[in-house]
Amino acid sequence: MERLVCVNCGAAYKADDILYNCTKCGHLLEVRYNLDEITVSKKAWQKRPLSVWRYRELLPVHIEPVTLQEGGTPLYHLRRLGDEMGLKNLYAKHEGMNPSGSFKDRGMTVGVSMALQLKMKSVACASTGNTSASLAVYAAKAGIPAVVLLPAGKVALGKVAQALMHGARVISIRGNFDRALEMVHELCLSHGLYLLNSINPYRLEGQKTIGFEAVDQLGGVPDRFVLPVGNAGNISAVYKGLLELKELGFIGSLPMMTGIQAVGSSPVVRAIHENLPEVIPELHPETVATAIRIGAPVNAEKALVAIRKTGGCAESVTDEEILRTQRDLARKEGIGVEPASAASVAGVQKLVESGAIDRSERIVCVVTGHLLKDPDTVIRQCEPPTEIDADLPSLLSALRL
Ligand code: AN7
Repeated sequence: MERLVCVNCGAAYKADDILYNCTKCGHLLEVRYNLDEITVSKKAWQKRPLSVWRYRELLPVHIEPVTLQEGGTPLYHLRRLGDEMGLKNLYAKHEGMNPSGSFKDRGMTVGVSMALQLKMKSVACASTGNTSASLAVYAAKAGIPAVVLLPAGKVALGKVAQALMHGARVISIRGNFDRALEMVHELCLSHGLYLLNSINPYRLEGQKTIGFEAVDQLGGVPDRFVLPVGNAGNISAVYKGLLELKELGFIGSLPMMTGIQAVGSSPVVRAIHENLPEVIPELHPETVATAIRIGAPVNAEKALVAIRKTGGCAESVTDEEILRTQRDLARKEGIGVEPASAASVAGVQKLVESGAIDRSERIVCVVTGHLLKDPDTVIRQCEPPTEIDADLPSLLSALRL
């Protein structure tokens, strides 16, 4: 049976305690399994479909899960972009191919299942967009109400559309994501809603399966795993999962965990570069990649360990670099992602150029959300369609033929 354990003081709690922080020291919790008791072989896993639930022995859900067939996302070999950077082994795991169009679905299939397992009656989150879309989807599937808090005017159109259409109660606050998270956290503690931000240790359990799948798809451990970082939950989750695989003896090494942030919103990068013991929150984070417009990442404590323990690194990229890479992925690889997702690949390019990444490395970039999430930012970068009269000469003239 698993337990919740504080990552700072080691205090342990029962798996069915509704807790988001250690009650002794206030630090983050994580789920710990008795790995000795886990009786599953790599072979048994490989017989099952590639999905979050392939790995159910390493997940905390013991009821029939709330699932929409999340995970099993493609791992693409980036031949053209890789060639341009001098990398033969550059891959992108396209998490935009999940049911709601982002990696959050891996967390929510587990998180909303846990809400039912723990007999919670309603769920809530704050979000820069994707978490709210995913929560709305899985709450709909589970048949329970969801409340989502968004920073007003700073959430991409597709994500708001999803949260509304799937029936969440959507509240926009006149404040940023960090404030929305504080507010929803207080609401959940005072009114008994189940909080499904990444401070919830169970949600991150679902997200660790990105790493499991990538290892299965590659047939081995990549040298480096590169993720865009906002609240720093995903990079922490992937690290934790791979550490468990190593402890089980399923893999022999860990990838260098590498986090990429936007220049205007990069407290984790700063902490790594300046070797700080903890992040200094940014009060006014700003970037075109609104998904990662987060100044006070709640999982920073876990992420700094992940990066440091694996010899990884962190880098920031400008909005221009993010958008250029978004276009490159779309036009040279056929992979449509939202701006935050392009940050991982933009970061690789920067780290190759600076010499921090060796060109012989096998690298997996997680591209976290689909292009259609943020149509406004796409349209702004492109020439509008040419409108013509409905006759052939006009068509030929428009095509200059
Ligand atoms: C596309 O939806 O925080 O570092 O509230 O949507 O685990 O936070 C989204 C984050 C990367 C960063 N890429 O992941 C939210 C939210 C995309 C994202 C991240 C997010 P974390």
